[in-house]
Amino acid sequence: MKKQQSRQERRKFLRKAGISGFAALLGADIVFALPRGYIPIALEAKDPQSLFGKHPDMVTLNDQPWNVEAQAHLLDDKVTPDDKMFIRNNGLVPESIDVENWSLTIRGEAVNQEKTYSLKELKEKFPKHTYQLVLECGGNGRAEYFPPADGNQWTIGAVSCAEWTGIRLRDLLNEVGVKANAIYVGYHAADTHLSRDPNKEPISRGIPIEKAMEDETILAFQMNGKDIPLVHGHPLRLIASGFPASVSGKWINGLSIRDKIHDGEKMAPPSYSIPCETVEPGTSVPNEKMCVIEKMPVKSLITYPKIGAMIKEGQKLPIRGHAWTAEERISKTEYSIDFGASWKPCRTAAPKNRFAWQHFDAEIDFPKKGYYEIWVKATDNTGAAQPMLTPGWNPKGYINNSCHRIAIKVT
Ligand SMILES: Nc1nc2c(c(=O)[nH]1)N[C@H]1C(S)=C(S)[C@@H](COP(=O)(O)O)O[C@H]1N2
Ligand SMILES: [Mo]
Repeated sequence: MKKQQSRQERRKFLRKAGISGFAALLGADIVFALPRGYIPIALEAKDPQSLFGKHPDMVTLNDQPWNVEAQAHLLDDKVTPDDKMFIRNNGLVPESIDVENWSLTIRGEAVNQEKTYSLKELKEKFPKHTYQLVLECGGNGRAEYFPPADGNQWTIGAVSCAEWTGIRLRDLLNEVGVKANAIYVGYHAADTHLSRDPNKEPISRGIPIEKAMEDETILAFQMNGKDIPLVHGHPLRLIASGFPASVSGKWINGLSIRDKIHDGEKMAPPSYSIPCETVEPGTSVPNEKMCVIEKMPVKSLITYPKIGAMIKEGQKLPIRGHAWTAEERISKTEYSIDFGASWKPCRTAAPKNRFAWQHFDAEIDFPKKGYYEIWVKATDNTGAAQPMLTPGWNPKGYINNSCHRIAIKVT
């Protein structure tokens, strides 16, 4: 009881401290005086609920670094609130964020001249845009692959669709001026490598210049109408939806405009890459035969009811969820209660904007009592649809977009 109370207190404290994060909790001078091996009391909390204000049902897969996923029923909101948003860190969350002096430096061999903007300048100089944007980890669904792949065993919860506000990367790049040979934009961020070596970046990925120039590719400073939560990239984050979320760098302080594919940490195969030609499960594939993942595949998630629901015979069951694609839009969603033998249409809502997930719903009549699985399948405007079984095995277990299914009972 006492422990619970103090946890609650701590949570309140953290919430109050909010975006200023650890530094505010600890006091800047304590951070600098911190001897190696000593753990500040406030960081003792070993759960993402107390540390980051996450929902009690969020599942921790790893705490060094933090990797925390949602469950399907937690993602029922139309726009994902921060307490239900998955966390995927490759390194350590920055301990101190100095918003006042935060800056973004644009450099690289394909930029006209190196230029630095303060966060304030970025906010004032360029028009602001707000979009609902899906972020899905490339490894979402990895747990289903056999033979299994190393890494976090994400099930279905490494996806979110929050509302992000920021400036278009295109507007910034146009002002800075990029050379005709610019083909890639890499990001640099303020998180710390797990080894704590200041010369190593935990992750520094990027996007092709065409992706950087899209309307919806933004440098965001707000999420769901407020400052971005610390763990999700405060005070500045790149969002390039439709690609694996690893390209959406958090805590951004630098961009490299490259005349070749960016070569930052976790950019080259085997990271976020799949065999260029499909292989049989269990094959070891040399890096030269791996291709970096760009567009994520079409996918959907049933967010209501929660798996294991029971209803009475004769009762209709409403179902709902979301579907998303890296293409223009979802064109249809369907459900099956006979393991894919037959499909019936769901209603599919229009997207708020490109790369926002689209909500679907249906009312299901069951023919008789018993155990059922409900499967949902989405199809996008290119005609691409979800497979019913785990698709294309790949050594690192990426881009599993098989149909989500839930079990229910009619009694
Ligand atoms: N700086 C930085 N940006 C990052 C990461 C990281 O570890 N450091 N992880 C990436 C990965 S792999 C994913 S899936 C998303 C996760 O975003 P979220 O934690 O806000 O949900 O952030 C991406 N951006
Ligand atoms: Mo990821």
